[in-house]
Amino acid sequence: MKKKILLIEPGARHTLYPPIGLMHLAAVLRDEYEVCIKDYSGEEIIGEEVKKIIEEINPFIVGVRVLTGPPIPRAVLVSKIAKNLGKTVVWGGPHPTILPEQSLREEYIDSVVIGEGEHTFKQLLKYYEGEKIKLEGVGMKTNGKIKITPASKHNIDLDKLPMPAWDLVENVNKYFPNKEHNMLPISTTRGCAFKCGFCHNSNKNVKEYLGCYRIANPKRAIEEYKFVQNLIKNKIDILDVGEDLHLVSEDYAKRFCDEIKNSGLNLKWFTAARYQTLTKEMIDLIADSGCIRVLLGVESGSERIQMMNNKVVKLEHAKEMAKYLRKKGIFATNAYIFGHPTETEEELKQTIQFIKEIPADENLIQLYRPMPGTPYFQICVEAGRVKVPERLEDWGGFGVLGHDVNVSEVPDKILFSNFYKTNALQQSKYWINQQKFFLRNNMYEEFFRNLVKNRFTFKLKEFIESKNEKIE
Ligand code: B12
Repeated sequence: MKKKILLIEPGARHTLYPPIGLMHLAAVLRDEYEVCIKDYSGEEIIGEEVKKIIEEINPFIVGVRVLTGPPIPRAVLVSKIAKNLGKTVVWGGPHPTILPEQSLREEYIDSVVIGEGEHTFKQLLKYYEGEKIKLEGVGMKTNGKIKITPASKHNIDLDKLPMPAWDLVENVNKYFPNKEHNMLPISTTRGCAFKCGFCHNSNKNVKEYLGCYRIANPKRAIEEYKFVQNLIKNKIDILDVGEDLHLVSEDYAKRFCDEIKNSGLNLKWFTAARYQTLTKEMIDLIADSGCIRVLLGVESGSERIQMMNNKVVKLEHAKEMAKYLRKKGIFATNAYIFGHPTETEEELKQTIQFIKEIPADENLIQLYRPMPGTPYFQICVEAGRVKVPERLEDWGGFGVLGHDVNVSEVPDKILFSNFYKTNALQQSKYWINQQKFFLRNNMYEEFFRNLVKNRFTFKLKEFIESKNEKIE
């Protein structure tokens, strides 16, 4: 009989999102183990129920995927319950990847997988089964002493991976609630080709343990679509291949577009690109093969901050591209950050000017939030602007509105008032454009849902939740 493994996605209370990372892991483990996936995204986590589930399944290992921010207290809760039931608890995902030692200081975490999980977790499981194995890419405690092993040299070939185990997720139909128009999130890349100072991908462990940027053969997106469409009752008509960076080059864009067109499935798709590498030819290609939405990061209007970010966005080029995207009927989202470390009031004004000048259907404006493990986080710590949480649980407020810190040179009042004022206007415009987008694409269910469940109501709920979240 196969041994059982329970993989838990603590997720965030108000965001239902399929547990892609865990499905990728389950796919490579299922031949040797009986894998159960429990996704708590979009749900409250009730301790008694978690206990019951763990007792019923009785796995020999409980694996937990952890992001920094609101998922942390939820991950802590399930891990403490698992530990109290005598289980071996393994953490994986972005948070333990950047902070393996601090995570391991907690008695309810036995080991962490750093970076990519497919090969490393398999090895770790064999180790726990008693095999003598030289572990790589993990952190663990032996006799109370924390040991971090070097990165694995085993590169994961994305094209050789089995399909993510969508069939092992409980009630898979819940991720596709509309009759005609549903979106399938697909992960086709690992890592990022760039190294922006604010981003998780520029972290040392991410670079070392997750490895270089890789992108799967576009064929796999179509295969995954067919696999999931066969499993569920409603219709998928959009592929969401957003990720950190999808449209990396013109050559890849061409291959992806050809694949979509040649499939004859008439699918629409969302993507994430970069102004630096975006051309009119690329826009023609993607518009012609069903792309209806692109996410682009501008971040700042200041040349100095752009250089510091490692992300240069030329105003004239961005204006031209954004205008062309919209002309081609592609919904353009431009993302901005207010309050980068060292940013001055003048530089903030330059960003606001960019927002006014670069056309967009959505301007996604966020306050700079120091995410651990990034080069900017270090700048903030060294300047005494951020206090590093001493305990794992104290990372729960990171990345949440209402837990903001100002690490820029802009006075608090000016930064926050500009942020809320600009956002109030931009989010209202976005809401209207979003409704138009739904109508343009005949997405009526989404149109009506967005009347009550939108970014305003989401942010409000997340804020209230983060104030009330308790750990047992
Ligand atoms: C989809 C996505 C979202 C979705 C869904 C969130 C989610 N459930 O992941 C939405 C849009 C909601 C979202 C929101 C945010 N996101 Co986001 N998101 C992503 C994105 C693009 C893809 C995630 C994914 O599916 N990856 C593919 C799978 C295969 O990778 P994976 O999950 O990492 O799993 C692998 C390994 O980590 C490991 N592993 C994972 N879990 C486990 C568990 C065990 C037991 C083991 C052994 C191994 C293991 O094995 C897997 C296979 O190799 C990532 C970027 C990325 N490329 O990962 C950012 C990312 C996860 N997001 C990030 C951030 C910062 C955010 C926000 C805070 C942004 C913001 N400012 O608002 C919010 C808040 C999220 C929240 N409330 O918790 C950061 C996280 C940084 C961090 N320290 O946690 C990332 C890495 C982006 C980045 N480059 O900075 N996000």
